[in-house]
Amino acid sequence: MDGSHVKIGVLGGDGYCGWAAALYLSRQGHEVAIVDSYIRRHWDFELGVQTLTPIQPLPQRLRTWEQLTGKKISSYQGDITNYDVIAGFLTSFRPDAVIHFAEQRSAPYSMIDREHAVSTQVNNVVGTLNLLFALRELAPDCHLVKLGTMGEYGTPNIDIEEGYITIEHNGRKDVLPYPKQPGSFYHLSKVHDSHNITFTCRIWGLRATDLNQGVVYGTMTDETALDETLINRFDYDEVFGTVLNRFCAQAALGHPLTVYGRGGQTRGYLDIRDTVRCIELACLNPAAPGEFRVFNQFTEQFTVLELAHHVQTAAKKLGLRTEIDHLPDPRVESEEHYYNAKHSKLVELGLQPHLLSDSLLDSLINVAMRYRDRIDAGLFMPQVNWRKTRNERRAANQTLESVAAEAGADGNSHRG
Ligand code: NAD
Ligand code: USQ
Repeated sequence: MDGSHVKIGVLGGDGYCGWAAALYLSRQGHEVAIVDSYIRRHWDFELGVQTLTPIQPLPQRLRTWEQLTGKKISSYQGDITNYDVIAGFLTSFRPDAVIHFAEQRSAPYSMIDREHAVSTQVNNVVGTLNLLFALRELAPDCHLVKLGTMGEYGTPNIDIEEGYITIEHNGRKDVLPYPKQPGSFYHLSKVHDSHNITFTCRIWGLRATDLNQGVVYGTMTDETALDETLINRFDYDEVFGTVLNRFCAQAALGHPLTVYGRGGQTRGYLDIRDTVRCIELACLNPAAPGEFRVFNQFTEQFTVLELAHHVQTAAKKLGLRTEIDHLPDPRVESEEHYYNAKHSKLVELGLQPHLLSDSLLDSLINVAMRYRDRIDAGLFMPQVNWRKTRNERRAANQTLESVAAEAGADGNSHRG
């Protein structure tokens, strides 16, 4: 392998970021193989939701890719919480880099109840631990590119650095991991992963890059746009749909945009086309043995309300009238706060960001309009609540219903 073309394993390559990345890397001439358990398709089924776009089964996607481009991407079906799956993959494919997308990635999913919190943390932490042990045993020089998240940092009242902060305390100074204040059991699982990875870089000399990614938007990349069979996910339901995708689906249907609370929640965002380029930049510029490197992977930051206004303006140009609703925030998060996160390391490596203002109409609202008939408006309103588990809410609803029934019975008797 020369330095510009590498062998890359994409764990979670049937998912949103993984599918776009696998195709992009394959097109750049890298040799790519996907590992996926398809559990995400099962989670959609469990929740009774489906992506706005009609995604095809992975074997069909890969056949079409090969027919159109002559490039082969191999695939392995398996769950990386099973050690033999990841060990078998590393032994047979022998990658130079492994990109790890294969996690449960929804904050609301992890907050449904105890079972969902536990399954999220087991899936994510155990999968990553297995991968670390397999790398140590079978591929110690392989570069781990791990998808972390900006939400690991929370929303502190100081600038957010890229992974590390210099602290002076009682006259002494050190560079230490940036403090973490995650906002869901999912975000916590990413923090646990980061600790396990940094520990294994330190004790075993593994090499890793943690990409603390912001919220990704968009569905089209040059590769997925080649044929409808290659189309990527566009999640808009309250559990897996991210905010901008949701607002665009809502605008396409003339549904009010569901801003949670005051809408001052600020996050970092990036176009899916920048996600795939960042991944390649990390692979082409690997961390050194023993190094645990952290890049903040986003291009612009917005408040939720700013996003709603952008969508409203863009929708208006298409003749769509869109209202903004402020719903009680189902999450526990600051609705107004300071936010200034550094994100220069990927730009220094050559990232040229796509800006939201350039892609919103093409990549988002137009896609939402094209598949408008598949939108289920019943998936717009938030059901998962950070303060109450699903069972507690059910019990509360039952109590309310019985109170109402009793009141009704009472009312009847009065009327009678
Ligand atoms: P996704 O749910 O679309 O894809 C994840 C894929 O991983 C799915 O195909 C799923 O089947 C697979 N998977 C999950 N657990 C697995 C396991 N144990 N073994 C094998 N396969 C497994 O998610 P996504 O949006 O593509 O996110 C990918 C990664 O990027 C996640 O780690 C997520 O935390 C991170 N991330 C995503 C975003 C975003 O906005 N989508 C933002 C920041 C970080
Ligand atoms: N929000 C609304 N209205 C909605 C949906 C969301 O106001 O209809 C708000 C949320 O309350 C939150 C913000 O929008 O303040 C972002 O929410 P989101 O659902 O778009 O994103 P989040 O839950 O943070 O998770 C997503 C991905 C996750 C990734 C994370 C990056 O699902 O995998 O890790 O973005 S970050 O936010 O930087 O941690």
